[in-house]
Amino acid sequence: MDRQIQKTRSRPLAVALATAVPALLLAACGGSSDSVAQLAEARPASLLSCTDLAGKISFPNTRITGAETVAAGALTVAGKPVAEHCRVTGRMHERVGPVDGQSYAIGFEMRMPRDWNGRFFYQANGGLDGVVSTAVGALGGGPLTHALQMGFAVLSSDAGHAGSLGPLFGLDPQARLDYGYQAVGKLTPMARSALQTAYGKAPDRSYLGGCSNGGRHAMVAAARYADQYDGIIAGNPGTRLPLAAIANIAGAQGYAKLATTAGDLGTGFTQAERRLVSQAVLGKCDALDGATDGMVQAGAACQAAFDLARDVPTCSGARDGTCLSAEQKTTIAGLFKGATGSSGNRIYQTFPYDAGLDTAGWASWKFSNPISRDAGAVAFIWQTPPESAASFNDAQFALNGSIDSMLARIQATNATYAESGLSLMMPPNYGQLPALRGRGGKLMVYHGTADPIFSSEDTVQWYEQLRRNHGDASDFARLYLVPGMNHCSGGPATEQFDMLSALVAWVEKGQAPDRVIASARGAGNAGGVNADLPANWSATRTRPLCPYPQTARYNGSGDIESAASFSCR
Ligand SMILES: [Ca+2]
Repeated sequence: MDRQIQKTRSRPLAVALATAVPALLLAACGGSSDSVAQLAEARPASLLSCTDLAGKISFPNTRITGAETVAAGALTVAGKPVAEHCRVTGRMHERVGPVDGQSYAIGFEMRMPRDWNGRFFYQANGGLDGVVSTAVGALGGGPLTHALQMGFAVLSSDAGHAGSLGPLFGLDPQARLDYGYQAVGKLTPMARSALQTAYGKAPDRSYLGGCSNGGRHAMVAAARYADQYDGIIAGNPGTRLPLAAIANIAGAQGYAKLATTAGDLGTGFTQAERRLVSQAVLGKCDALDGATDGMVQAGAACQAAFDLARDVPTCSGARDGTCLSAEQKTTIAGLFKGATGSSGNRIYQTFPYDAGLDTAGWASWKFSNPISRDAGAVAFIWQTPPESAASFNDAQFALNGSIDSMLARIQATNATYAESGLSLMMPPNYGQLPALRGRGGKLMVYHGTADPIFSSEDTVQWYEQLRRNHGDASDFARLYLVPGMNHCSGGPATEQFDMLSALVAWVEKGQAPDRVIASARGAGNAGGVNADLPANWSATRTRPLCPYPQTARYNGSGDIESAASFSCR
């Protein structure tokens, strides 16, 4: 049974009754109690059939469009063949949008292993969704395995719209809601029913995970759908995604003023200048964790130690990559401190100074995406009313649009768009997860500290809120900062790790993940090479990822390339 629950430890009934009331009072006051439930381990099963599932799976508002056997080895991960499985495709809630006349549906595929581990994995996809990515359940960084390979049944969906619409799907109010949270709510019971048909039993345990917007889906699911999920992984979550997008647009307006070539934002803060800042951060912060190794593990101490105005040379003449102009320092420091609206109100969050500023990924998020991605999303998916599609110009909107107006309109509603863009994207009851904790569910969150679009400090602030609401939240939710990692992967970082195995052990065996080992993806890595890896690191460097507020610290002796030489403190 899915809802099978065992207590972590059995106690005499009288003792349990005697402590029940104080425990409830403690919980109400935000203190922790010892009553976290232990969920039972999933049990394996075998697929009963495949191609005939197209006619057998029956669920309201659902049309199954295909079921085919995928032979062993047709997919590979890190050079290893994925075992035989069944691919089922379908569409839910097919309809025509009343506003724009476009066809909408929640498209999905499920991949069901012949030899099933009894677990369901909802693969939360990134970006604007709109694509049914292959349902393998990919994990963080360049993967060596994934959920499908591990024996999970995996679902992937387009979250309710076709990618060909771009951000214009936001003109349809229901498509906004499906993208925000309702697609997960509609797909999950359908998937459970389909697995019941395919295996003769529903999944024993259910998991959901993703990165970026997928991390946001995960944060939302932890708040809205905790009754249906036992374990959730949120990677680099865009927990307050519309605010992050508007802050990024405000950043673009700042970089545009610094640009030496009009329209080329990257000339406002060049690669050489970003490398200069990265090196200055390392100079101030690298050794704070006990190891001068090109990594800043002591992130909070680093933010206190580093001062852009003081620690980077100021140009006395023309900018040449060895200094920053006074204007650059003011603007860039202001953006790291958190972009603001016209009254000085901070739009989103601070960003930490980090050694990962000089990567191509960082530049792409800061200088290209405000125009190519954030502008359209703010204009059409979150603003009420949306912009006029006929006259919209993304560069004009990003570089000359009113930040104040954007902030107001993502919080507005009208008769057509009854829920605001900010509301439909964010988890409700921010920083509170009583249902997840109450049922024995677990949440693992990770965030790269060089993420240029969703700040790791926003996730830290969320976690601090969770700790205020749930006492020491580490009995059900843990946050792992990944030093140097860019947005979901890349950067000068050890960013290859398997958090799903750790999560399963925590959910089903009560083994709390006190550290997760992460590896560099250097030359020869089977999951793909990380082009941002510094040349003087071992290609196989490992580090522990530590549960916040702990950080990794060098033990003072031992191989500097090995996680074994570091402790979480
Ligand atoms: Ca270091």
